[in-house]
Amino acid sequence: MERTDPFARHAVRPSVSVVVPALNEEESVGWVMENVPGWVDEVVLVDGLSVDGTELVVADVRPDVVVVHQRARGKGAALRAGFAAASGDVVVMLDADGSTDPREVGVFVDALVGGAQFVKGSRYLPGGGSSDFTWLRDVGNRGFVWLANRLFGVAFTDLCYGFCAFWRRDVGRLGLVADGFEIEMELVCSAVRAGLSVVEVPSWELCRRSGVSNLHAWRDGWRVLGTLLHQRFRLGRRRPGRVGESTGTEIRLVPTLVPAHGSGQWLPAGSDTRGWEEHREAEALMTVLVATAAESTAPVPVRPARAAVAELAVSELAA
Ligand SMILES: Nc1nc2c(ncn2[C@@H]2O[C@H](COP(=O)(O)OP(=O)(O)OP(=O)(O)O)[C@@H](O)[C@H]2O)c(=O)[nH]1
Ligand SMILES: [Mg+2]
Repeated sequence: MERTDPFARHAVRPSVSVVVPALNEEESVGWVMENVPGWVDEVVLVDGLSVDGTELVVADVRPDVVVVHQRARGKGAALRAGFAAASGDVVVMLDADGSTDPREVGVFVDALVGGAQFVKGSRYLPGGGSSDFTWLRDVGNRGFVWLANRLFGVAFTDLCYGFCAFWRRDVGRLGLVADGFEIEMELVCSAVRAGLSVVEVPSWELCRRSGVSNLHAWRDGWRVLGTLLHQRFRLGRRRPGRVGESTGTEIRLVPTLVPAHGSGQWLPAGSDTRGWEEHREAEALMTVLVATAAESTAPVPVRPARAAVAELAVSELAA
């Protein structure tokens, strides 16, 4: 497995951000963080309002973690917020439950540095596999692969696998809008439609290390199918480079001061309903990015600190 710095032989070293969506994964995310290669420049944790110590576990291993508190629900909304917050040249997606192996990150980055524009893991290539497939997921996934290959004229071996990497400069071209697990299908279809060169690398999916899945095979399967059909037929014939021109992606990231990790007054994002006035009494503060849907009229539950208020559109951040 790749454990060395894939940039060692390159004069100009692109920076790498790892984006980790997490919802109550304190039992698993520590292992994930400990196995993120040391040469990764940035870890962005998108915490879906966990009520456990997920954030603390990550901060313990990576004190420099960029924390995003995700007010909208779903893995897709989490990833979109994470992509907006990331600052690296390269973005790699990693699950917090340990099912995507952080020790494989180098293989993905290597493929990008070698010329690919979008890299996706495949559990069906030689060297890849899964310890986590149920028969339903396996059959369903094979069906999606068959259909997508015919609809898009491609020859993928796998889909619906959340281990992907790409250059951050291309995020805007993908025009991502998915909120749920269908983001994985949307990412790949959008990359194809945008004319990016998509490369598969072998990957071995592990079982989640603890806790329960947030995925519901039937419900999420329908959403995936809807996304696939929408991606293929929305604009009729494929027009490379046109996708994402009018992105509906509107997630705001609001820098917000909250009690710092280790301050004794820290609370998990999902159980902290205090307002800024109460936070101001905290002995130590830190900044998190609160992600909300731009169209949402609901107030951000934790009021942003006055000095730090800045509302940043995804498009600005991705620029
Ligand atoms: N921030 C955030 N993360 C989420 C949300 N839903 C799922 N996740 C995370 O997304 C990753 C993948 O979700 P899982 O529930 O493991 O789904 P899965 O990998 O298809 O299912 P398993 O087979 O159980 O691993 C995990 O790290 C979850 O914690 C959400 O609404 N918000
Ligand atoms: Mg998982």
